[in-house]
Amino acid sequence: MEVTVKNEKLNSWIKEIAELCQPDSIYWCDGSKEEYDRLMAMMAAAGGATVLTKRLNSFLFRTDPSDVARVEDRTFISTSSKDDAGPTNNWLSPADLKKTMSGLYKGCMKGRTMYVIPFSMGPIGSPISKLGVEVSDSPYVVCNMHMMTRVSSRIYDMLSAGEEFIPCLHSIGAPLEKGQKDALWPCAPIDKKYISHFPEENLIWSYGSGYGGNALLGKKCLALRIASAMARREGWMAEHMLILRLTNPAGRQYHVAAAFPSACGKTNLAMMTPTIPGWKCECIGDDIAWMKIGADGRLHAINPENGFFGVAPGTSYGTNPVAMDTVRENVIFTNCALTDDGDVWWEGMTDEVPAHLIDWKGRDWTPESREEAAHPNARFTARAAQCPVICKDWENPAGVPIDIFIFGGRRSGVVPLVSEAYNWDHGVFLGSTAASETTSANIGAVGNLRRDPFAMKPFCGYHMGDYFRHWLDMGDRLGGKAPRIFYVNWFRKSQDGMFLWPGFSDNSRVLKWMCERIDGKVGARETEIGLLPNDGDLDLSGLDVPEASMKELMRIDTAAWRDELPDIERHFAEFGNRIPERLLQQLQELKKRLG
Ligand code: OXD
Ligand code: MN
Repeated sequence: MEVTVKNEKLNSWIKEIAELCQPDSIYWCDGSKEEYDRLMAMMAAAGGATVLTKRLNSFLFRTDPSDVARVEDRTFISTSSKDDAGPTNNWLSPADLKKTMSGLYKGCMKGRTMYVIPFSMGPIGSPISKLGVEVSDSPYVVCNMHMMTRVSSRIYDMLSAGEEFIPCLHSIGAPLEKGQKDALWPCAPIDKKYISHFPEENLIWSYGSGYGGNALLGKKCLALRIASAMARREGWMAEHMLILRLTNPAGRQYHVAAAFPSACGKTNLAMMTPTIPGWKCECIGDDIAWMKIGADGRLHAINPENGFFGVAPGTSYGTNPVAMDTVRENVIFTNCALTDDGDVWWEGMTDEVPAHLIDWKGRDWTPESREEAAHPNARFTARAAQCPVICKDWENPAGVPIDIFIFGGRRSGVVPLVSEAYNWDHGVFLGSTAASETTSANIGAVGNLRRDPFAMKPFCGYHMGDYFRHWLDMGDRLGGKAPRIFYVNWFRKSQDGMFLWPGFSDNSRVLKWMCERIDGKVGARETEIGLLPNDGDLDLSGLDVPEASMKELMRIDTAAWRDELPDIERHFAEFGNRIPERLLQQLQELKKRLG
């Protein structure tokens, strides 16, 4: 496409990148369906994409086994002072990092096309939205960006009219020599991968990976890491949260924003079908919320994304029928298994396991095979508009007013099914100490307990102690109009290792209790760790959970909580003198309550 954009910053940046990366050609994307279809056909012809004959307009990609998840060890927040990145981020000085990466970028697009992808996070033209331009040498990235962000030639007009944009440079780091055959999933080795952020100049440089959040730079890099730093400077919030609307039988609406670490069920909760009669749930977003205080003094949230990049394994008509219906057509699947009749399959999708598959590494697979058929972090990419329960207001530029914040994680013990914070400061304490057993969404060991404050540990673009303070400041500004804060754990297990709570659609019962708390319809009992439901207040009608299990789900194990205290102290100590005094005070109060 011939494009003339009258934006000096953009044109000089593109020229500089082209000189550095030396692509064979430059292609300016327009976000059209024709463009998507053409690139997909090209990738299918080259063998990188498999056409799924059973799903309309859908494709399967298999990545290199070294490129299957976000690489947190290779992710950098590069601020002029190391202190400003804080203890939860990897840091290199901007000068050193740029020097190393410029060396890697030199000639890195040889033999490839450099795509210029103009995109908007948030509805195009909304005052809350931010524009970005990603330069990438991966057509897979272009097609995913079409779904996950708003890619459009209208953005060129906005840039010509002088609008600001965030430059996002991406290369898979695999130049092609003349005559060299391309890999099916070209990328750089792990120690050459860099996912770098320069929050002081709103700049992103990513090298060496083609996967998800490492490469689709609008998502984690822009909408969380860079946006969180902007949000602090500008007095708003960029959070790793799903957004949903609940409507009770009387038609009253409640808006919920919930932060759970990666692969802990945000997509499932965002698309839940309530099991309690008369209640309705609609999805607004499943991963990221941008929130600003509105003229009414309340906190209003938008979903800056345009699609879902969801974890496939475990998704089924039993666990998340809405997600299954969302991915019926027009989907990009990554690292799922391929069935003999041209469909995808993953662990947990059906009770019956297919007799033969091609696994995510492209090998024959049978139920006797020792490895999983789909990678545990296999994903689907689908447009949000395809979701059958997408809320009609999901693109409202004014956002939706948030009533309820939920934090949580995956804990097989200690943490009860639900509790409510005593007040905003206590809620911020709960968010700041949130912990979860690790999953396969990031490279590293699975099943270890890690503190993941506000589910933002991998995504906060500045010092986490300052981030806690920002939460406290936002609460001060919101005063009586602040959302109420709750903490949940759907994953508590019995002594013999079985989940005690059915989860999924039945989580609606817990949400109903929260709504009734907001409306003052139910009380709560004060415990050492927060406010818990009174007996009989959680709607369990029609649910077959033994009384003993409910008791265990709600049990406060004071000894185990006391054992957690040194870990919380260590966790807070990490932030040195940037930990807000008000959180230390919360810790003292918890200690006192535990006796
Ligand atoms: C994601 C993640 O992909 O959090 O959303 O890893
Ligand atoms: Mn996420």
